[in-house]
Amino acid sequence: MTISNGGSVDLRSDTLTRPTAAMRRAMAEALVGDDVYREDPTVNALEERVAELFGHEAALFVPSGTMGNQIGLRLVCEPGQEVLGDADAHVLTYEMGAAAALFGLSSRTVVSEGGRLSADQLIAQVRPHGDWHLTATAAIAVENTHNRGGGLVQPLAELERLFEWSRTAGVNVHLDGARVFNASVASGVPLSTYGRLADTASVCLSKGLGAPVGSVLVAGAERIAAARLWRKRLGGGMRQVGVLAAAAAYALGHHLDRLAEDHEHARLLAERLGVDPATVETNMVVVDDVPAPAVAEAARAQGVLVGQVSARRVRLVTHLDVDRAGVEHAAKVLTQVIGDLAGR
Ligand code: TLP
Repeated sequence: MTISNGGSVDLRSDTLTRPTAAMRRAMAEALVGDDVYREDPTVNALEERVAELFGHEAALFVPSGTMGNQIGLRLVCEPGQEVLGDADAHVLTYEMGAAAALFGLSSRTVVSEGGRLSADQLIAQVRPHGDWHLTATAAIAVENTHNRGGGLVQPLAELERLFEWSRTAGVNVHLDGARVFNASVASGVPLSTYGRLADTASVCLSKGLGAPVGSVLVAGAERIAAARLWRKRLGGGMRQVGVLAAAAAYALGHHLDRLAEDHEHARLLAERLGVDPATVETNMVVVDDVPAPAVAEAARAQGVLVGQVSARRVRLVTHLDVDRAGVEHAAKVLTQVIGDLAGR
């Protein structure tokens, strides 16, 4: 059984993966230069590769998904304009009000069914430009897979309909693609398709793909030139960062197809825990109606770490550092812990 952090099976998040030995070798051997001067060949190569994968002109390596998202939003939204998104969207829920705090962007939300995108629901809420009362909707943020939606893959037809509509409406679409690689592996929809359905997209190498750090923002060349300035302003101009880009490139080259294994592990966990398998589309399992803090504490005592989303919900995320034996062990511990707590 592969053990992750501190000898436990750590299902709190796929952000917890540690670089493998082979990834560390790639990092050690990376050619580097000062990336603020754009002289780091490993970063330049990574940016070109990710831009191409998503069918965009250019890309920018950034330290985190949060920075990728927030710069992405700033590129498509001016201060005083609004971003429209799902009420559970990571960009509006977990990024500490960054769009407002840093950029003066307003936001508005729709409550969707478990994070599932409905183009019509969003379109109905868009407010026009040029009205002297209204806050103009400049951008719509979509998330694929959807984190608080338990890793659900957004329906392609809805993404297509929204993007098509946005072309005539003068509204931009930003994709929070922290786990778009999981979406693509699960749905078979190419990354380039997801890419072409967004004006700006932030994709993470440090989630399921297993790089220790790093996300990439993709967009048109002009927008990425502006993004480079924003990144520097925010203190995200990194120097010999090819050591991290090498990990990201390694992850892309070696850990993409294996995401299917994480998805299978998530289904297995769900099955063992009596969670409806239809709710498991990628690498997350949401267990509802359990006393989350007590479950987390009792499971931790037996070496299984789970995420607490709310008082009655825990989240299990499968990833590179949890193998089949780890999943089996976690299923056994959690079945017992949840059963014991229910019996009390
Ligand atoms: N999500 C983290 C926590 O912030 C909740 C996790 O453990 O799932 N977009 C999405 C959809 C995300 O899930 C995350 C991370 C981010 C953006 C932010 O990425 P980082 O942590 O690199 O800033």
